[in-house]
Amino acid sequence: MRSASYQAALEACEGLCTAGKTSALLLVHVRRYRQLTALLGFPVADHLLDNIAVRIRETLRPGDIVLRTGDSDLLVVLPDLINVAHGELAAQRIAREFEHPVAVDGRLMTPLLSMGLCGFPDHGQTPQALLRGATAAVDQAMANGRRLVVAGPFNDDALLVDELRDALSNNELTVAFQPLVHLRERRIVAVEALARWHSPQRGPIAPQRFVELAEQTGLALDLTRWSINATLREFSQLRARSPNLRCAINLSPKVFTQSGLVEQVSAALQIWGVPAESLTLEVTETAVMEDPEFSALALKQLHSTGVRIAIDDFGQGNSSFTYLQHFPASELKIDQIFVTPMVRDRRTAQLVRAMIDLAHHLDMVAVAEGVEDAAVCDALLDMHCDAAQGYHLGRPVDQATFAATYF
Ligand code: G
Ligand code: MN
Repeated sequence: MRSASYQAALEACEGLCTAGKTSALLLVHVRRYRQLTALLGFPVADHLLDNIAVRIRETLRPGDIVLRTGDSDLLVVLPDLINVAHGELAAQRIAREFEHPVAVDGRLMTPLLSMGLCGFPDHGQTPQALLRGATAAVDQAMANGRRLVVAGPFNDDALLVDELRDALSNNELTVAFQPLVHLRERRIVAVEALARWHSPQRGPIAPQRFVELAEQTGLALDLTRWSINATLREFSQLRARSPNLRCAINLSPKVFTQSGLVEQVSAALQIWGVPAESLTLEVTETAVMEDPEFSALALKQLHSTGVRIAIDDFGQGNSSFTYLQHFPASELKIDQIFVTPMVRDRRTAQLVRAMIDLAHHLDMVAVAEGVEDAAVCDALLDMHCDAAQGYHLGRPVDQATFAATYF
């Protein structure tokens, strides 16, 4: 059987996306196919794929189509399903079928399959979108060694990436500032800068979504560069009104170890006339613990320029206390998952207390994130927490609103 082109694959999908109908595409990938080809030679591997195609064909309904779309991939077109779950049943039937070996040129082989399923109308609206969805699903199945991954709900991240790139170069993103309040003195000591994106076409995009997207696609550096510059530009205006105010910027785990960051931060500080001591760079605990030794080095380099370092979202990752001792961090930001519910749960409150004490024993300032009511504020003050941040103390707002509200 010859491999079908993308065009042939699309033709096989004709009529698949008809309103009122349900259908699905299943991409079947034969794992370790290259290895098999290297071990057994191309003709044997090629026969294996043909035999797999025939076996799959035999497990399906007469109207279903099986095509070879690449060296190690098969495309299965499943038209007229009752619902997408029936497509999953077909995939499971195929998986069971290959629990038994296939005979190829006199030898028995058990191929390992990874499959990605994408359904119409649930996961995509056109044959092209279904092919993309099935490809993304099979990639995920391969990466995680799974037999079957079903595409998520209609997801157009692949398009959003390019919009984000444009938005960054057109300066379409904005910075919001959230106050950080000294608990005993009840005054704002710092602001945390948070990126916001209001797309003209789509409306507001959740920060978690575009930050994650940037990190997955190599846009993290561009986002960071934008964020450092835009933040310091706007922060310099706040600082003109309140010279002792400090500012925190979140560093993506993908960039804080990159060479050139130190120079970038220093240059931006100089351009906007902000002293290094006024800037805190936040790095998540999970990010630093991924490679603690290297992180310690990168953080030391950043710290040597005079900026402060904060360990963000503390409590979510698993820190080793040995390493924590070596990070030149001056602030520990306790994750909101502990802080927000702390007055409703005694054990959670004790965890927060322990984290505050840990920060102090390591000569760090303890900051609680996600303070949503006065009761939490009081409890934190009781535990000698230094500073806090959260909707109860102030929501993230743009620079002009911040100045109008707090100065
Ligand atoms: O990971 P980091 O701590 O930087 O995340 C900050 C995020 O938490 C921001 O998106 C901000 O809007 C959000 N946030 C800030 N204060 C609160 C709060 O009191 N409650 C909740 N649920 N979210 C908050
Ligand atoms: Mn943060």
